[in-house]
Amino acid sequence: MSDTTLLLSEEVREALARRRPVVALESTIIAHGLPRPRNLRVAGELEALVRDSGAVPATIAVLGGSARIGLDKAELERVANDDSIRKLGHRDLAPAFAAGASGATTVSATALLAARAGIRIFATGGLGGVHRGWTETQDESADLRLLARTRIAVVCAGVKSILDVPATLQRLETLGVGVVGYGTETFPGFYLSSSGEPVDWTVHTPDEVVSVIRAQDALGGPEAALIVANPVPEAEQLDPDLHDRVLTEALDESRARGITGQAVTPFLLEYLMRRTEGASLEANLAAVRGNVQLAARIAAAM
Ligand code: PSU
Ligand code: MN
Repeated sequence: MSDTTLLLSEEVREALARRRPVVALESTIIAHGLPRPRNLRVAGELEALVRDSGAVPATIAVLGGSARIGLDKAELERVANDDSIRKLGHRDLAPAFAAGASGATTVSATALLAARAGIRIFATGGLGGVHRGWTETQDESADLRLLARTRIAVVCAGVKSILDVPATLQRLETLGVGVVGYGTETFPGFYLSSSGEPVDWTVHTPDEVVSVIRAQDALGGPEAALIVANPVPEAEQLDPDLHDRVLTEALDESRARGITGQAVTPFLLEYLMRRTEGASLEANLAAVRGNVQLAARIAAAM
């Protein structure tokens, strides 16, 4: 990728050159996952949390046809408030560059750009994955296959609970993407502390995560990501009964309205937020905050 399509902010470039800890952050959650005006505040908050935990934040987006690694205040504001900001998965990057378009990057696009920039640690809320009803729609997030080919560590609260979690875990196994639970023996459930599914490996400290990353590098082999699955604290999770009830409604509504493609995930997240009177939003934010802090500690431990 030429320098004109991958632009690092001064701060991120310097941090990488001096081997200081850097954490990549995605922008789709800001542009399409959170309501205005809270989204802009959250974007700033997440960057501050990374700094307070001793690392440099690199929020990633595409602006005017260039990939931007590290955004200033005005650029963050544009991602949060501009109606023309698209949602870009990794396959959308080339057309967006060519068209001079602007967009927020999903996990797949963010992971690709972060890895190209030399960033090893990435924090988000919940990954995309296999949607319920996959046998009919074949809807599987591009996040999974991209992570199977990209050497990055993603700290997340599992995969979004709107998905078919067991099927997603199965796909991650097939694709050879490593999964470790952080302080947990069950895979987190995004809004919920546990999805009820087991994880095969558990780590307890940032240093242990770094050991896995180093072993991955020493081993070589297929380039694949490491998923560090970090649960939202139980005290901050969404009430599981409320979650199950509203999610059933959301899935019915999405089907009835014929929502497809990129619109599915934002629709379901927004529906849950409305029908839980904001409780799902608080759980989502608690999860992201925890992930961002842990990612910064892992980056610092490296
Ligand atoms: N995590 C959140 N909120 C979000 C997302 C993740 O807490 O909005 C976004 C991520 O950018 C993820 C995307 O990559 O949802 C998945 O979308 P899709 O299912 O269309 O691939
Ligand atoms: Mn999809």
